[in-house]
Amino acid sequence: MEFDDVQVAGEKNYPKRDEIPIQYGTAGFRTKGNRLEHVIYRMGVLAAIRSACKNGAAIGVMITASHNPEEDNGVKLMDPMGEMLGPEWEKYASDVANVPSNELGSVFQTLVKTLGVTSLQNSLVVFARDTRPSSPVLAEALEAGIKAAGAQFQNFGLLTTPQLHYIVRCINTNGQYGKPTEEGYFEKLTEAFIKLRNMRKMKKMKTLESYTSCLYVDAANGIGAQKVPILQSKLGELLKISLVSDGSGRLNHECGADFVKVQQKPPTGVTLVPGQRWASFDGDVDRIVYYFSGVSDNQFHLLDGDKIATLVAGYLKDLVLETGLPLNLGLVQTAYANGSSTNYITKTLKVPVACVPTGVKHLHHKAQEFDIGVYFEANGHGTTLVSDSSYELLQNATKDTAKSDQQREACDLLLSVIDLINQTVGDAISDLLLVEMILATYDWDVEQWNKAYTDLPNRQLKVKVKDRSVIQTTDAERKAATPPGLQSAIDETVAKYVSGRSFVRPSGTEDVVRVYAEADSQASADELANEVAVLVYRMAGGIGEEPQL
Ligand code: NG1
Ligand code: ZN
Repeated sequence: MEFDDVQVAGEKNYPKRDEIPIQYGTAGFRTKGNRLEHVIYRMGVLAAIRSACKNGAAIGVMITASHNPEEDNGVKLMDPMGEMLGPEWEKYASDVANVPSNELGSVFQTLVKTLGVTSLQNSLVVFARDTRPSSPVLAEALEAGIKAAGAQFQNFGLLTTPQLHYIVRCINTNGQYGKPTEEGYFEKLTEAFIKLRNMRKMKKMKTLESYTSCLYVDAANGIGAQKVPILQSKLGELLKISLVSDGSGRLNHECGADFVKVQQKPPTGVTLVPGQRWASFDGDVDRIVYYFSGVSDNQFHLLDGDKIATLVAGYLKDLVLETGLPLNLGLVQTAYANGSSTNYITKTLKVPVACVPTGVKHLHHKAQEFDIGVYFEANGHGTTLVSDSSYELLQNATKDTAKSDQQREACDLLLSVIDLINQTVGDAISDLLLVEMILATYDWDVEQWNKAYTDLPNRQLKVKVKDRSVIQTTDAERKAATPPGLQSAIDETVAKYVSGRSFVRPSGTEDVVRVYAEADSQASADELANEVAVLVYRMAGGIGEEPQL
């Protein structure tokens, strides 16, 4: 196999634009959209090689930069079961992205030789893009790369990230997971939702004077704005959705899940009527957070990934008990999980909790260790995984006459809940339906859901430093191993605060160090975050103005 054509086309049409190195990070490559053409062209070729290594299974490529500003873009690869690219390939991706254009052919040549790949003709790459202005041009670059490699492809146009993950899995399971189309995706989720709403224990949502059964969704001016109307058309009266940030404004600008979570306030321009139920997606619809303004206190209350995780885990725990099956349920979080949530899960729900480093790949991997593994990042990215053997056990149990009617019904119910969940990756649409179904089952409004536990006040800050790799972490990112002295300085500071906790880590998607702090009051959490930000600035080579205490 020769890669001369790949190199020639790459040099001519997608030359390397600059010498700034780029790394395949937490969520693939992410940077300014105008720096990515050559990277994405190369990823087309790499995805074809990955497909060949997986015996021609479809590999997904998504062009998106998620919650980042509109001018950014990114690309990430998906493995055959719709999961993130195997970590061992992240290095190949980074190597390929950074070689000079005139060495591209030989780098690919060496790679296929090492991997024992002899042909790319039967490789299949499927791809989609979000709504960013730079996405169409980048999708063309990707297609050119796939064509130059001589592989087959299917362009799915505009999709949410989780839709493409779902489609990849459907293709590679010959439709067992569902139909490999957008239509198939909506059909699977909405049929499960409708079935669940019609099954036992479903009561009508209460109609408090101040409460409305309409859900307000902020689509971050992203691809979600185009997909929510499709969802609505399938659900009819069962769930009324009212859309804001519907694509008429700037993507992720003062709206969307990240803005709401980090700023702890509604999207700019939105006035919350007390009791209304609100949700925000991020730009590519793999994150969701809920929020509302309290009827009695008129305060903003956030129901973030932790609150969603506890709602889901509590519901699943009860359902598993009803099945009478020995399925072990666990929950996976990161260091950003609010301390109160971890407390509630272990002490009240009595569900085991694991803490892993930031990044979906870590959470996903850990969740696979349970029969049923719920994972959520506090920012609203999460899903639930069910092992194949548990799924089979449930299917068999529905036909097992030795089981009681109630147990068989619970198994059937749980199977439908599993159909409602996009198991490939966190999916705001699937999570939304799951939350809505659980609230309807419990006959709860958002205030009742929120009462499970009270978040410890918290604050996230960013510090710019010369080289963020000087900070290395350990203990699932909860401790800084370097630079020397930083952790003990953080420990001393934290000790001054009641219920204080703080940690720092270099971001995998932005050139900053992130600081997280929580404490018993908002003023203390803010102060602690500031103090720690100053420590980072002083001890890890801060640039620009020192954070103000
Ligand atoms: P970084 O930039 O590494 O903190 C952010 C999120 C992650 C994950 C990735 C991918 C926080 C604190 N971090 O990563 O959880 O979602 O983006 O999008 O929310
Ligand atoms: Zn996203």
